[in-house]
Amino acid sequence: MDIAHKSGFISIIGRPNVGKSTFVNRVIGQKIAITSDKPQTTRNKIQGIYTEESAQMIFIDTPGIHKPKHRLGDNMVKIAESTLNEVDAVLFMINAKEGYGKGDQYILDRLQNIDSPIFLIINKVDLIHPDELFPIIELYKNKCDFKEIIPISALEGNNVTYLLNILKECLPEGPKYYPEDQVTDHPERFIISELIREKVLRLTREEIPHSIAVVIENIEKRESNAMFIQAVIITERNTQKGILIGKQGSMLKEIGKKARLDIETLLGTKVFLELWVKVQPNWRNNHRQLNQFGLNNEEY
Ligand SMILES: Nc1nc2c(ncn2[C@@H]2O[C@H](COP(=O)(O)OP(=O)(O)OP(=O)(O)O)[C@@H](O)[C@H]2O)c(=O)[nH]1
Ligand SMILES: [Mg+2]
Repeated sequence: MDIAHKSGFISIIGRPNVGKSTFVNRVIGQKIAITSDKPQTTRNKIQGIYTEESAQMIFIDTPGIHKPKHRLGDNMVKIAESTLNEVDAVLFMINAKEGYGKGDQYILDRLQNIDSPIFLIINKVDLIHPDELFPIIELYKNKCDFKEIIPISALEGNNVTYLLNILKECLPEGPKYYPEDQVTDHPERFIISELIREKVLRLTREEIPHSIAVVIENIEKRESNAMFIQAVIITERNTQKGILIGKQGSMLKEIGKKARLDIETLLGTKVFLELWVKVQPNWRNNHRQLNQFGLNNEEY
């Protein structure tokens, strides 16, 4: 008997740092979205395309919804909210370890007029005792007309297959929108710049992680198939530039080394990565520069 092919778009929204990107990587089985323990890691809408024989699910990873402090943050929140009306299902993700707050209420308000089914995903259950789960479900269950409440661990994979099966049931019949070997809608160039930004997020502290952007200036195939990549890390102040470069260039070297290994995995070839740092004051509020870095809300 022929089983109808199903497909659809699923948006994942939630506060920063709840594990949205970790979840998408887990489902796709490779790193297409960067993650870190700092909030506001994701800045663009990123599609993770999950294909099986009888279904294709396109997960849309979005920036965490927060109170914006600059034009960049404002764009990020608009991008996340704009996905809500164009999808077949919404996953509202919360962190099991974090209490209910104003930020969650803000998102719940946005969900009131959405027609597609909304699932509450309680992530990071590996961090709590099973007894702590019930009170969370009790707290949330009447706040929205959730289709289902599903606890998962995106990091360890618990219940993720169950969630995929439930989602498949609620998707409409439809075609494969993307070729089955395609895992994301973004070009390699974008993922390369993100992998570099991820290393900065993971290796630096305080205000640095949020104040940088990465621009790929050049990608070139050289003899013996090695890739030669040149990229600039943009930052807002001279002091930040100093921290990024580090003592005798040690920080930049470390960022470059870690990023290169990830890029080699992504491209499956040897990579030469050349990085430098440039100061551009207040770029996060500059419309033209946000455009240039692909960070305007109309971009994706
Ligand atoms: N223990 C545990 N940690 C998790 C889990 N899922 C994600 N994390 C961690 O939580 C942190 C944030 O994960 P991200 O996937 O970057 O979160 P995000 O929601 O995409 O964050 P933004 O892009 O800033 O909105 C990372 O340090 C992850 O390793 C989980 O299921 N369990
Ligand atoms: Mg993210």
